[in-house]
Amino acid sequence: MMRKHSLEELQTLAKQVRRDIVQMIGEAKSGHPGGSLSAVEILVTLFFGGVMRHDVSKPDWPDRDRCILSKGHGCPALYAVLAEAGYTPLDQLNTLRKLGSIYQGHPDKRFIPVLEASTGSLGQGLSIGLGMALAGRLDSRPMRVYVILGDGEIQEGQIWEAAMFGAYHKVDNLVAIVDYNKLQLDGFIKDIMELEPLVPKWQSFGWHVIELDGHDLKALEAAFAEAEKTKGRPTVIIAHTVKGKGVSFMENSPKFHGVAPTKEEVAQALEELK
Ligand SMILES: Cc1ncc(C[n+]2csc(CCOP(=O)(O)OP(=O)(O)O)c2C)c(N)n1
Ligand SMILES: [Mg+2]
Repeated sequence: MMRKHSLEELQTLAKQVRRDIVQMIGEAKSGHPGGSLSAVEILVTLFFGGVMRHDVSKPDWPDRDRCILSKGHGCPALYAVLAEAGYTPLDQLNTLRKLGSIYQGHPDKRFIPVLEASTGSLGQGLSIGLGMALAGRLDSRPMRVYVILGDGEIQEGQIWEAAMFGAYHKVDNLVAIVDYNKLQLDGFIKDIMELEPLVPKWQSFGWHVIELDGHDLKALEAAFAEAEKTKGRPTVIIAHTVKGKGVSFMENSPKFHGVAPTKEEVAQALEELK
């Protein structure tokens, strides 16, 4: 079972994952840095903070907790976390998006069997996770399911069908995390289709809602513990984040949704992430 890492270890891992992200996207010359960088602490806490029960030596353990990155374009963050955990080869991260690489532009179970789902077509992950959580309950397994959603992604109608179903069927082993970085593909959420008031929206669908700073490792740890204690309804964590977090010229920049850093920009980013 993966041990619970200390706060200092989590901070070090988060920085390393950011370095991995910048390097692999720089090497690929394409990809999505902004939404990868905003989800780092969420993923690091899930995998290394003692939240998810998982075991690198038993990747197909039926009772393991599941993590689905529904916003699949943020996969460099997930790839880095899986590799740093030892599930996949660390020395191949820089093959991202290359023909024949296991690290494709969106997570693909055919090439990385430890992935819980192939994602990238936005809007589907919550429904997939809901099905897994229900199956776990039917089989009386202790497993919990964590689904990471983009804020732009939750404009998709299918999300709200899953939200309605999850609450009605009291699927309390399901946790959704909204990476609320306020930006979608080509601009700010508020200028395209505002989500606010977001907390009352999820509450009215019957979910337990926790709002926090999505880069605060301690707050994330506490929220996941609170979610586990919450019975009779699913939990959603509204995680306020910064798109491009950790790299000054990428932070809050719509440009770095889907543009790779140049060689010079990679060097500058790595300097900032020392
Ligand atoms: C169904 C679907 N429509 C459109 C896209 C193209 N697309 C990729 S990322 C993205 C924006 C997603 O925004 P958000 O969920 O906020 O992601 P983040 O800010 O975390 O990168 C879009 C529209 C897609 N992948 N799937
Ligand atoms: Mg976003």
